[in-house]
Amino acid sequence: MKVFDDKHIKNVALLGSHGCGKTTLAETMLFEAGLITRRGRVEDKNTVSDFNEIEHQRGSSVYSTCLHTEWRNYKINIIDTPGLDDLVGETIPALRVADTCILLLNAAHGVEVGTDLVWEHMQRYDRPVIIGINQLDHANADFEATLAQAKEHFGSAVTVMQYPVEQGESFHRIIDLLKMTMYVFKDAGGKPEKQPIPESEKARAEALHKELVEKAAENDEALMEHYFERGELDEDEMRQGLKQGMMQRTCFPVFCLSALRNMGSGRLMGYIDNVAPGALEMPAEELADGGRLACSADGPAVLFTFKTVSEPRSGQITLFKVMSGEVREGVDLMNDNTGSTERLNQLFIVDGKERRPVERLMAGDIGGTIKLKDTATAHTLHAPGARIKLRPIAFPEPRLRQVIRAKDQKLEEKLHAALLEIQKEDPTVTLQYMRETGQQVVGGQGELHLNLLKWKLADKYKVDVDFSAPRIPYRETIRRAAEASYRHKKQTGGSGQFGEVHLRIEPWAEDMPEPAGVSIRGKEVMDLATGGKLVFYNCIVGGVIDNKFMPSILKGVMEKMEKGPLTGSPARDIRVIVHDGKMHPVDSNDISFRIAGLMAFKDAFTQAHPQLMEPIQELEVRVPEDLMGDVMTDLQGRRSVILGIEGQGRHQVIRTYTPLAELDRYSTTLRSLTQGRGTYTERFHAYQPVSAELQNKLVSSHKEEEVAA
Ligand SMILES: Nc1nc2c(ncn2[C@@H]2O[C@H](COP(=O)(O)OP(=O)(O)OP(=O)(O)O)[C@@H](O)[C@H]2O)c(=O)[nH]1
Ligand SMILES: [Mg+2]
Repeated sequence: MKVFDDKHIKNVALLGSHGCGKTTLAETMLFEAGLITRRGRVEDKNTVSDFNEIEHQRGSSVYSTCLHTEWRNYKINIIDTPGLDDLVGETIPALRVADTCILLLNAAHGVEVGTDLVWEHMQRYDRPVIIGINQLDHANADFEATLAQAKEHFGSAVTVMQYPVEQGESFHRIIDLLKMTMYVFKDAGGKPEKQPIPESEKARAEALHKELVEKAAENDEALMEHYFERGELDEDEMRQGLKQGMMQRTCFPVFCLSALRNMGSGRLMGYIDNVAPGALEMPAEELADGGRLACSADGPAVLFTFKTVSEPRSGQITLFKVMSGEVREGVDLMNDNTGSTERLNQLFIVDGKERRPVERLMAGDIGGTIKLKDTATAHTLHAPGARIKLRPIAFPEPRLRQVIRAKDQKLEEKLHAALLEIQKEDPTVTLQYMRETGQQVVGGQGELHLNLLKWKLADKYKVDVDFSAPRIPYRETIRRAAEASYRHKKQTGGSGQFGEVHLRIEPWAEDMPEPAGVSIRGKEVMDLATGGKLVFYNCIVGGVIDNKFMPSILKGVMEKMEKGPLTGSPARDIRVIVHDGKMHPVDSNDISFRIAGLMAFKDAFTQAHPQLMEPIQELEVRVPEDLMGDVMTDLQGRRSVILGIEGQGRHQVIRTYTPLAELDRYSTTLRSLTQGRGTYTERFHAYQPVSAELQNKLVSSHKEEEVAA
């Protein structure tokens, strides 16, 4: 396998909405370069990318796939990403290691919801962008409308490099405004014939060429001077100016394509070679400690892992980008995230499922290795002795959480191990063990994402699972003080039990005065694991209860607080004043006073106007202006308090306080209310009392559950 030097490597990510043609374009780029002799089709399940079973089943990409093509004397690494927003965990790492993003638009649909969503992620990575208007052969193709939408959504940096002479079924000619020539394709596509621009197109082509020259000139003073002097720039000067414009993200060149009919990919690859910036030209990468690492062949060997695949047969496959220096097969590197030493047992490049061995990889290149023992996605590996760690990848918070259970309980452990494996591959799968409900909760980007997780668990790990809504972590507290006492007595032969506790409980509040009318012998203030406070007072006088039994009483109280009397949810923010009791010289012991404390607390709690508290989330719901009405109505139907509405470009951001109990599968509803264009973030805000009506409902359903259990 040929080794390319760092000056002849370009890394591009194919991005865009679902079905715009990314996988087809990748296939065509390999075919046009002669790396494959037969062009596969997504429908025929025989493309280089989309090689996984589930992708064949779904007829679209589920994973990001690495491939490479070689055009003239450049190596172009391609990362084909999935367009579905749920699979953003595959797209983000690609954005992180690509030098240039190719955003594909479907000329028949224009800028789609998926395009806008991926564009928002692209904005965070500040990468140079090429826009490809694909499917120009489609019966509904509309280049002008698509271009206008691109300018509206992505701004004035959108720059026309080419336009189609016709579109739809008859599409076969492209006017190139840099080369000022017309490409004429045969029906089978492939290498076009170059022809002069016909008279009928001259005026339009020259006007657009002029715009392009000005766009190229505006990024460089020297070029601007040349332009003012000569009123023109030559091709090399234009390339120079366009490259600068791409680096400064003031120029997003637009190319014409029909990936399916193999028209336009050669010119696109030529432009990537000659103009798109390579890894060496990109700004130095940010390190975790705020330092910078420039991509150069002379630097220390540094790899950044961006994809991990757990293969039951061959073990873990790790894909990485060489961020600096070069690596050879068999070298030992240090994982800066885990401190472990890792040996690159094998070194290869990948083309879909194919692995092609290479002896070494240079700075800027992308490759893979297997069986690293302690390395996951977004880890930095470097030459021993160096201390370099690249900034981690920021993956989005989960948008949908569900309790996951193995259908066969015996497989729970296997399920957990499988989930940890899957998390290595896909960091957007989150796992959380809810201690108080004993539930394992998985988080994902949406219904599709969790269904794919279910499929993976069944197919790859042979574990069938069920999903269900997570229990709402309610809390219990009291609204007024109450007194209670309890005598626990068991003296039926053998070692007896006896303990009597008299206590008062009160709602606890920050900075409240010490309890009146009692003499405080001891006080404990506890921050409860499930939140809130418990303040426990020993106000026993006259030694009626020996101090050694105080911890027992406290244990009993805490036991009852863990599973509160209303719905079995943790209680919080209560102070307990033990002020009287009785003990028996022989039969009093730890268990007696634990039970007495527990029962006295329980009795007092039920008299203290107990209050169920529910978690309230703070939401930021971002929706297109035209769909705000429906979203507002839906939010109000979820007991939301609207805090404010703020315009943000073509979107409105609604801020609310909404009970968590009203948010199960909200991401799914929001997507359907907004045709996928609405997004939201949520974070815990506070606990608030539920209404009496809701409290009664929850208490009685808890009682029913208890009876049924
Ligand atoms: N007419 C026409 N159809 C195309 C073109 N490119 C792709 N298609 C078709 O569009 C459909 C989707 O193509 P893909 O390549 O799978 O699209 P994608 O962007 O990879 O989709 P995701 O993987 O879901 O993100 C397939 O049926 C292709 O055959 C094109 O240039 N013209
Ligand atoms: Mg695809």
